[in-house]
Amino acid sequence: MSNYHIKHLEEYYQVYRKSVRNPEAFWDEVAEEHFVWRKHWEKVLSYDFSKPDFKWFEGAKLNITENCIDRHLLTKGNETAIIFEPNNPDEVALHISYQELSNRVNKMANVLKSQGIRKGDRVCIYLPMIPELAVSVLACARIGAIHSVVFAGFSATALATRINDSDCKMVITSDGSYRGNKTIDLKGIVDDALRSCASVLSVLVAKRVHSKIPMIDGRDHWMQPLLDQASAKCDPEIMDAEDPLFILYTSGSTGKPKGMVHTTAGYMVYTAYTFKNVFQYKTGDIYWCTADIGWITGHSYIVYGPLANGATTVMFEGVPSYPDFGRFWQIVEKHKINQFYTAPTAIRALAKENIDFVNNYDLNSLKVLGSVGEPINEEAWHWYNENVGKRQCPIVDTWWQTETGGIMISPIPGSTPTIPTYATLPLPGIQPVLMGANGDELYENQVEGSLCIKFPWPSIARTIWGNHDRYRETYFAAYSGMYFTGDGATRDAVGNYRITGRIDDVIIVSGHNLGTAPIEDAVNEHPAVAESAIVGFPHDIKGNALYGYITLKEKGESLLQDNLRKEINQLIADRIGPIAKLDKVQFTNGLPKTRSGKIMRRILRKVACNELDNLGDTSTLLNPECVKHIIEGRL
Ligand code: 7RM
Repeated sequence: MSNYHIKHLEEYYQVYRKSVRNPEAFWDEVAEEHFVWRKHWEKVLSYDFSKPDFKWFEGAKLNITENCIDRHLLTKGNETAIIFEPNNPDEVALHISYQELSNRVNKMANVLKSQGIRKGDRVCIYLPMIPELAVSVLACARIGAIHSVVFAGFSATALATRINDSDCKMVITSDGSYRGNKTIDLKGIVDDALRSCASVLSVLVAKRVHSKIPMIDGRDHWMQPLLDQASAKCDPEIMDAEDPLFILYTSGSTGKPKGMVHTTAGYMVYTAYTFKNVFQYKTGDIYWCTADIGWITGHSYIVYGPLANGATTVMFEGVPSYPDFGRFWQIVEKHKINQFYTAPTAIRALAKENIDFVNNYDLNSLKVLGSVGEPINEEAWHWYNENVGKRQCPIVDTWWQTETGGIMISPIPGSTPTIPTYATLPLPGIQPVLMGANGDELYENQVEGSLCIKFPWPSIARTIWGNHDRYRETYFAAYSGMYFTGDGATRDAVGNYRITGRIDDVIIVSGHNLGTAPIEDAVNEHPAVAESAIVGFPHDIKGNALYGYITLKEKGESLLQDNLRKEINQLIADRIGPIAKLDKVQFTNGLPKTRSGKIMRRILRKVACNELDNLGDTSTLLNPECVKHIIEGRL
C-alpha cells in the first residue's frame, strides 16, 4: 500500500486512519518517498495552537523548483509542462516542455538577481495569465524571493495597498492584457499604483499587447532584452523548510486584506499530495484548472501541485464567453483535457446558455471534473455531471481556503463516493470537527456547526504578513486548540461534510439556524432562475427574515414575477420547510461578485437592512455597477 496514491475505498479508510493515528509518521513517509531534499528534516512537526506556531519538516533544506522542474528533466525534459492557450483561439497555443520551462525560469531568476532581488525580498507579480506569470512565480522561488501575486483585475488602489503592506521591491507586469474582446492597460494601472509605493525600485515589463506605453527611466525595464542576456543556469537557493515561499492576499470581512504567508516544504508536500489524489492524475494526462494564478487555486493547482507531479498543466488567458460560450468546451476538445477544474459561478453562467455550446464539442477525454470556490448548488452539479461529464466523470467538490493552502475536504475519484452539494470526506491528514453554539465539539453525526480543523496539516498558512496578532484572533481565538475556518457545515449519517456557507451568512429565523447554501439551492432549482443569494434582515417577530436576490435566465418576465415568487417559495417549503420561505424577493440583473467569482453577500445584507451609507469596500468587485441597480430596486 502506498500513502501517496489512493486507488480504492478500503485504501482510503486505511490511509485515513493511519494519518490520524500517527500524523507525523504518515507525512514523514509521504515526504520521504516523493520529493528531493538537500537535507533531511530533524522533526516532522512541532506546533502550538495557542501561539499559534506550526513547523513542518524542520531542519530540512530544499528548493521547491528542483522538485517542480529539475528532477523531471532527465525523464521528461521533452514532455510538456505548461500548455498556454491564448485568449484568441486563432493564436497558436504554446507547448512549453520541462526543459524549456527550466531554461525560462533560470533566465528569469538571473534577471531578478541582476535587478538586485535577493532571498527574502518581496516581489509583486501583476501579470495576466501568460507563461511569464508562471515563470516569474517559479523564478522567485528559485532564488528564495517571496512572490506576492496580485490578480491582474485588481485596481491601482488595491494593487498599491498590497505592494505597500509587504514592501515589495519589484513589480513584474506587462504592457497590457487581453480578456475577451477587451485590451487592458496593465502598465498604466501599475504606474498609478506606484505613485504611492516608495518600496518599489524596479518594474519588469513583459510584452503582450505591443502597445506604446511610457517607460520610466531607471525604474522600468523591458523583460525580454534582459532575458536574452541572462544565462539559463541559476543554482537554486537552498531554503529552510519553513522559509516563506509566498504571500497571497485574501480579503477579510472587515479591514485591509490579509497577506497569508505560506512556507516551503509543507506547502510543497501537501499541494503535490492532494493534486495527485483528488485529480487522480496519471502520466500523460492533460490537466486544466480555469482559475487565475492570482488566486490560491492557481498557485496550488495550476503551478505547484501539478508541476511537483511532473504533470501537464494548462494556462488559459481568456474568459469562458469569448469568442462565445463554447470556449471552455472547445479547449477541452482541442487539448484532450482529462481533468477539468472550475468554479460554480462559471458553471452557472454556462448552464444559462444554449446547450449546443457544450454539445458541439467532443468531451470524451474528460475523466474527472472539479469544483471550487463556493458551495455548488444541486442544479449546477447535475448540469455539470450530465452535460459535461456525461455521467461518466466523478465530480470533486473541493472545499478549501487560501489559508489552508490545499484541498481539505473532497471526494477521491474511484475511491470515495460523490454526493451532489457535499464536499464529502476529509483527505488523509485532515481532521475536521463541527463546533456547536455553546462552543463544544459535536461528536455525533447528523449535526450542523462551525467547521474547524483540530490538527495541523502541512500547508496551513503560518501567519498574516506583519500581523501575527490578527492571525491568532481571526483563526485561533474562537475555539482553543483548533483552526476556525469561518464556514458552517453539516455532517450526514456517515460522516460526509456539506459546506453551508460562511458562518457570517448564517441567518437565525425564529430561532432556527439557516445556512444560505441549502436555501439558494432550492431557489436555483426553479427552471427560470439563473442565480440567487439569500441574506437576512431584521424582523419584529422572527428576529430575522429572509431576503432573496434572484437573477433570471431570461429577462423581461416582469408580469410573471408574482407567480414566480410563489413558485419559488413553494420550492423552498418543499425542500427545506416553510420556515425558510423568503419574506422579500428582489429580481435583479446581476449579483455582486468578487473577482474570484464568489457572491458578496455582505453588500446584499447591507442593502436588505437599509444600511446604505456603509456598504464597505466595493472597489474589488467584478461588477460594481450592479450594486446601484440593486439599491434602486430594493424592497
Ligand atoms: C479555494 C478558495 C475560501 C472560501 C471558503 C468557503 C468557500 C471554497 C468551497 C467553498 C463550499 C466548496 N479559497 N469555498 N470551496 N464552499 N464548497 N467546495 O476558494 O480563500 O478564496 O475562499 O470559499 O466559504 O471558506 S478562498
